[in-house]
Amino acid sequence: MNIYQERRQRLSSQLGPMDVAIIPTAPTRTRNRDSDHPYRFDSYFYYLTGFVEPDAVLFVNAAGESVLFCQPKDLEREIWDGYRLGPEEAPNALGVERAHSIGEINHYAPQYLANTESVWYPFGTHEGFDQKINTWIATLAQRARAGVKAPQVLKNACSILDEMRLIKDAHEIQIMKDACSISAKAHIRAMQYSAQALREKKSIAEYHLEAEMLHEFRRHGSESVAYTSIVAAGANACVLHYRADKAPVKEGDLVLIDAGCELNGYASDITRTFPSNGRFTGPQRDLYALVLQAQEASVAATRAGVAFTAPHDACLKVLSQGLLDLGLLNTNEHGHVDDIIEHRHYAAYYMHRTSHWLGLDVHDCGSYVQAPSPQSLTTTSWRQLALHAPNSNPTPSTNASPAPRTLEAGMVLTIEPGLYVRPSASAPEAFWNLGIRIEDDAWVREDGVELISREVPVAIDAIEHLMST
Ligand SMILES: [Mn+2]
Repeated sequence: MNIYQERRQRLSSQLGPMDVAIIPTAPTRTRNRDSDHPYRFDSYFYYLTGFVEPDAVLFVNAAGESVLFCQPKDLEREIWDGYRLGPEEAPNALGVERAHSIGEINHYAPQYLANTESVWYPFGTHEGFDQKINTWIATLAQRARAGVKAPQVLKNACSILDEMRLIKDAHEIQIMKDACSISAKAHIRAMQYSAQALREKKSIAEYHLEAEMLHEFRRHGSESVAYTSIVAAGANACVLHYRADKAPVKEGDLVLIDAGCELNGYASDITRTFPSNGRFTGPQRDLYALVLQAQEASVAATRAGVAFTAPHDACLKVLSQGLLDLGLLNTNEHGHVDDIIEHRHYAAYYMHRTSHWLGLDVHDCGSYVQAPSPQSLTTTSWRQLALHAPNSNPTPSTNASPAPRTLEAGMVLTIEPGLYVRPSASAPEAFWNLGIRIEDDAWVREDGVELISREVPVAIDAIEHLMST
């Protein structure tokens, strides 16, 4: 049994005895006129099939059987668009019990859904797909007089698949390590290129560094970036969702690069911040050392059995103390570390979370909070519901927020503290326009984490050393 068959069995075993799950892949998307965006399959579908062609839908029943609808063989289309597996070959190649042409799905789907109880599919992933399911069910409902039962319940397959995808198996970990290796090489290449170009008095821009990254990704077989690369020189590093643009990379700038490749569908996500010429200035060094110290504390706090928020909490303690020590916050105005955390004074310089799940998607699926116990579920009275008016800022809920998720071995999350200092009266001018983030990918183990992205260093000495060669 291949890994995809094994995953389909695990999905199947969580369905009710009369249930069916339907998982579509992603549609192709037009870029303009007759040019498409590069095709990217749906992550749930790929997780269950390893099949990368568009126009495909997977059915799984509670008996552990699978049916695939896929593009039919078509010599004319294959001359233009490339090889298609086709339904004749699919059972052999993918281990599905049966396969049909995607063009026949409206004919066969109602037959596979007849006399079933619940239909599971991923809610809200592909616009219009729920309409197709409704149509198949409506077709069946018309045959009620003939004694055919139509499914009565729609359930969200994400609730099963998100939990499965949250714990990475050995196959996934190996791919993610390989993706991180490639991304690490790319970061090193960009760092060395920057220092070398400035030594040679060349004019370079952010896009030159992006080009070095992309070259390295692609030459090692990565099919795509995992997300749009951020290459931000100088003050641009304080714009959190900046992209690589045209700004010059100047002598004395810090450069923040947040970029990772996708390999066999899996994301890597690495951020490094380095001096353009390979030598940190005093204030750059001070602020960088603080972010690095925060990251070390976060890493040390992360292992199976602790809350998902443990790395974030550890990070906030270190950053808050450091912001006091460096004069970015002050005790008279902001109090001590506990006050700074309670009142979120650090948010002037650190406005994002420390971690997110990583996997097939860069911000991978999976809940960040514990599932509520069934006993705690009660209907909220609409008389008491605190509504917020259109265009008003939602007021923070006064209800206790749900408990954070407990980390388990096999989860993969990022650990990415940062500090971003915009010019302001309250920040010492030496730190103005410095934006620093250090991001690594952490594989959770019983006794700690393994950082799978550390082939590119983070220590000040190590960065200066590699940029000097
Ligand atoms: Mn990230």
